[in-house]
Amino acid sequence: MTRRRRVWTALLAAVLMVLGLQATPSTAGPEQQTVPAAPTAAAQVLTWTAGDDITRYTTMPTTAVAGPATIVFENSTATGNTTGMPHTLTFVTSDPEFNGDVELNILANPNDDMGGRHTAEVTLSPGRYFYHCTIPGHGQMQGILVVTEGGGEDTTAPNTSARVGGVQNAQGEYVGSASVTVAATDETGGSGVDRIQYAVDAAGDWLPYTAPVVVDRVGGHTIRYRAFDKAGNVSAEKSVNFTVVPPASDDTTAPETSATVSGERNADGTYVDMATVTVTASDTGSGVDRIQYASARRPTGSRTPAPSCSTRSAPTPCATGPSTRRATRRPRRASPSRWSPHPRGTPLPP
Ligand SMILES: [Cu+2]
Repeated sequence: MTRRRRVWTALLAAVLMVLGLQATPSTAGPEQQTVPAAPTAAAQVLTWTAGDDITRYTTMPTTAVAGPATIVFENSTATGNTTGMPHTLTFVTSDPEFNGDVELNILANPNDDMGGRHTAEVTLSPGRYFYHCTIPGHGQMQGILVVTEGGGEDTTAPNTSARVGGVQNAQGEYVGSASVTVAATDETGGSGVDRIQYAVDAAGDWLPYTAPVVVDRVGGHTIRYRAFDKAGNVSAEKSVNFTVVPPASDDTTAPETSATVSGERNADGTYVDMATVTVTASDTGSGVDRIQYASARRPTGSRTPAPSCSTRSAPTPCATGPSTRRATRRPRRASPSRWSPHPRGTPLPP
């Protein structure tokens, strides 16, 4: 039944101390300070009491919430000790089955400087703490404190940050793709980060963030992000902006272009009423990115000049006349895009 009983020898009267990672000594010398019973930070007070019984603590907490806590151990006449029997409240730190991050070892007896009532400040982690009284023969005084994730106390949202990674050019643009890494941390003693979400650009839906977000679409982008803690607090939305540009290409050959004119012609070859010019381009390298055209009107006497054409993405009826055309490559585009002939053109207004 006795777990890890430590034999204390002849130190009982001499040693009056509180050990703890974040514990403050409750007894420091002849001039006693009084540790505030209700410190500002820790609203959680956990109290153990002991009396004459050497087989059990009189009262003890069974559960706590992760985070700061004030430990109170009282072994006094007020808690039923009529014999002056000392007890300890000792957290076991060497058992891998239990949390070992809080070192607590309080020795108390009704006749000590504190009247048997001692306090310590600790920070508890989720999990289980095994505690016992180390006085020889008191091995049955033991128990387990179960600490759950915080939730009730945490009203502070996590902190978030994002970092954009990738190969940048001299202008700070990301070449080929950018990778956005989002991080979130909850405050010390908080409930912990539950999840991170991100959204792409202004209209994107919130998505669960599980790995860096890679964006390879050319253009300017915004990644928005936020994080929730386990208590449900959500951080204010933040965002990062960046620009992705196409990767360098080894294609140094311009696309091939051609144009055909169709329409009804009269005897001398002049198109009647309208003509349709279809421009095509092909590129066996990176592929055709876009096609442009420009037109100039030439007096034809009998024809009313048609309005000039502007850039269009489909075959466009144009006035007859000399035209220039050009096509530019689309980097990293395997298949050339083509214009398909329109079955029938739409006449331009006179
Ligand atoms: Cu004891």
